[in-house]
Amino acid sequence: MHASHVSIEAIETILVDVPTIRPHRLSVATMNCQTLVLVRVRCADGIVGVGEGTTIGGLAYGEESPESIKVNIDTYFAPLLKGMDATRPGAAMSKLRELFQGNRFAKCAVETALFDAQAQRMNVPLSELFGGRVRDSVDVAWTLASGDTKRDIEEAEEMLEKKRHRVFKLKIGSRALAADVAHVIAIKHALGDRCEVRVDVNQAWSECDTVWAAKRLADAGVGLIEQPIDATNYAGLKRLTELALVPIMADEALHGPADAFALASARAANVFAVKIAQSGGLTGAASVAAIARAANIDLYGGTMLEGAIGTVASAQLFSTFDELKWGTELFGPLLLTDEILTEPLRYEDFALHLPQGPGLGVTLDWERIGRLRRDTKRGATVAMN
Ligand code: MUC
Ligand code: MG
Repeated sequence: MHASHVSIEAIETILVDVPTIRPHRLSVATMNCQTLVLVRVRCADGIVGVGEGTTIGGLAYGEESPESIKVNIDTYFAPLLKGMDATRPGAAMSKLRELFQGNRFAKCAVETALFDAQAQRMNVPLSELFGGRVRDSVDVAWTLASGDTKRDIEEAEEMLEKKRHRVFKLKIGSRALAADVAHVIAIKHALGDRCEVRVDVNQAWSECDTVWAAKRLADAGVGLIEQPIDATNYAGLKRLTELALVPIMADEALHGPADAFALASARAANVFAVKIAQSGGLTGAASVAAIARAANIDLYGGTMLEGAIGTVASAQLFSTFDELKWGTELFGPLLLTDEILTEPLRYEDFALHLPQGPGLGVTLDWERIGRLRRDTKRGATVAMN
């Protein structure tokens, strides 16, 4: 044990159910509520780090559910981490990765909490542990996914008016192909050059569908097609990228650095959606970004529709990327009805402005969380173990 060893004393996981401001329709699920998996790591020096391991639509989007994230951290990660050195997050995560397969979202939540604690200990923003900031704010796109064309147009107009977003990602893939394309063209036509329109198909199309649609979307001025086909179909993604009708972004195909390397080697995308959860944490996401940069693939800061903690953790990392051509979609907290921070994240002038304080730079509102957490909804209180 080295001289400055600070023991990890306790790890707590909490499921927090927060309604969405409207139904959020993806091809894989319709969300009316988001479940945040919050993690608190308490260290012997009194510092508490927090992290988040949130996914989309239960088990509809990824291989982990909020419940599996919680139970696997509680059952496997927490006993291993207790007593380990909190001042060495890299060593703790390396052990965790060596002993436990998969569970990227759970690993992300724990790694975020360990880095938050360590950055607080060093009295620097978390971004400083990843090389320091290149920017103090990141552009933020908004997802139009009400399921209704007219409502989506109204929503976009409102966002433009408020100067909150000027890039719109349309969730498609659940209607018939021609209806989806008509929906996108109608929105782009209504909004014109005042904004940029992109689409996310969440794997719902075949390669032929995509070629048919991409021609029409290119003519309409759509800027990007995200994960149109099955995540495992790298050869198809490569052919669509080579077709060069509309730039192709890999999202679900990217499960961390090994996938990033395979996709980059195959030149199977123009853009990578970098996500801390999909990458197994901030370190994995930094590697994904480095691989993309080395292969001249552009970067986009993706989200799993996390709440404030996962969102600010992502922003801390994305602020260090030397290039972030396609901006980010770090709007998760804005999709939720309830604020869980004592001071909300600052969204202004089409961007999320990073906090300046140490660690993640935010403070959770535990009173509010107490009312939303699943295990106390019936009035019980649960103390930190
Ligand atoms: C995804 O597939 O990109 C991001 C924004 C949104 O609405 O859904 C997510 C997931
Ligand atoms: Mg996507």
